[in-house]
Amino acid sequence: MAEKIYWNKDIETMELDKMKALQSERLVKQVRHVWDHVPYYRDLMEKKGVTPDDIKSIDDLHKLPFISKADLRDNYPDGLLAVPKSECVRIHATSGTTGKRAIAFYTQNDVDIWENCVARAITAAGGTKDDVVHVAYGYGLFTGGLGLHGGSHKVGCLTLPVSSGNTERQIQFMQDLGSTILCCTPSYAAYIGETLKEMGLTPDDIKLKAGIFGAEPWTEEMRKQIEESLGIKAYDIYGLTETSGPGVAFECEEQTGMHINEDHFIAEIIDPDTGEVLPEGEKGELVFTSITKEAFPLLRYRTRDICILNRKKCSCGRTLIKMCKPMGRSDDMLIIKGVNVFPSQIETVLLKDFKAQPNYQIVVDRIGNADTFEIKVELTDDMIGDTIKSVSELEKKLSADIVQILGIKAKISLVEPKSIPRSEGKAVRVIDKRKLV
Ligand code: ADP
Ligand code: K
Ligand code: ZN
Repeated sequence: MAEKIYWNKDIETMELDKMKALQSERLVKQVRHVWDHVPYYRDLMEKKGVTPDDIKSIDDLHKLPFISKADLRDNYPDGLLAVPKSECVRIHATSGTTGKRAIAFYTQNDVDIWENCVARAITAAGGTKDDVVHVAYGYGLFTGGLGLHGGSHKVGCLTLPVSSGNTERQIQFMQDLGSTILCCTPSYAAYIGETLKEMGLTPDDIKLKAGIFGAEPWTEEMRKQIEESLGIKAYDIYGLTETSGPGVAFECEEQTGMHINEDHFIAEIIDPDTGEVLPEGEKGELVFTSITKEAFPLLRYRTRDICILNRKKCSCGRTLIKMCKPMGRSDDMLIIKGVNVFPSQIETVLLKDFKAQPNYQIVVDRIGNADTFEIKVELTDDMIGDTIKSVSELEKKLSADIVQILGIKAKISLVEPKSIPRSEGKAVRVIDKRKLV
């Protein structure tokens, strides 16, 4: 039997003209829907002097006002709901990484679309009905668990709703039930890999072949480590609660960015300061318009994720536009001693150049008027080897490389193995004590 390589071939390989026509048709309808049912949107549009009649195709998208997390907060919990509550069958909420939770509502149709988006991701990762999908994302209000769960059902995979935690038991289940695809956060995947080794097992003792990891930023170096420790191919998946959850975009076997399900979500990149739409290939803030959601349709939602889009031909045959790995949220960016620092820059140095494990933490504080900046990283044997011979030499070299990359000095603390807390969900990489005062 020929293996199915696309979940929805017509859409995933659609010609650009046809896709744009489909998006336009859906956008026009969606704008009318929010105008008619969400007074808050109508106000925003009126303030900008736009009415549904002004939106005739996706070329008019830029005329619409943006919506942001602040608008969601102001309308908490159901001020942006666009259907009667009796039409809704589910809610989810953000994990609240950056403040108060935002709530999203779903009709049955919204859930179906979401699960089909996830089914595309699972299929792109090689999943078929013969697979055993091990879902170790948290179940609950968080979209990770139920999102991957629903997609896995659609594909017809044997779905293991293990949820997160109890890592040794996870591995036991993998062995007993023959899990072939693991779904969790990348930091939890790294932890599972570490635990596998500690249990005296190797990737040959489990049947995993692929992993679908997302919900937090992770670097290419981290990908390599996870792939080695679990003996799998690791695929990225992206999404946010506000636009339904994971499955807004997914990676194919080329592993060079994630295809956006643009029949449901129109992506734009804007200059975060001016709001101006930037041309394809430029870096800026990712903005999504959900053109098929019924209950909670967001138009031009500012994700605060910093990203680049491209439409280069992909070897997988999909024509869906691709987004690069988000480089962290604009609000993950730390300003230390006046310099912009993304945690991912530090992760790259630690994992790539110093063979560290992804067990590190960045601690920032302010003493008097001066920022303090410390990088704690667990010391492992691998970090001291042929080129670096002692701990003090390692510290010096690491410190020098950080200055070179970031332009500022950090205190390097090489700490005992196991002293940095492991993550079963989204990892906490940064402790910014300046925010506590
Ligand atoms: P919260 O905003 O509270 O974290 P969500 O669980 O909805 O709530 O998280 C969505 C956010 O998670 C995205 O905006 C993005 O910053 C991050 N994210 C999701 N998937 C990925 C991914 N594959 N790579 C990097 N970041 C991701
Ligand atoms: K099955
Ligand atoms: Zn592709």
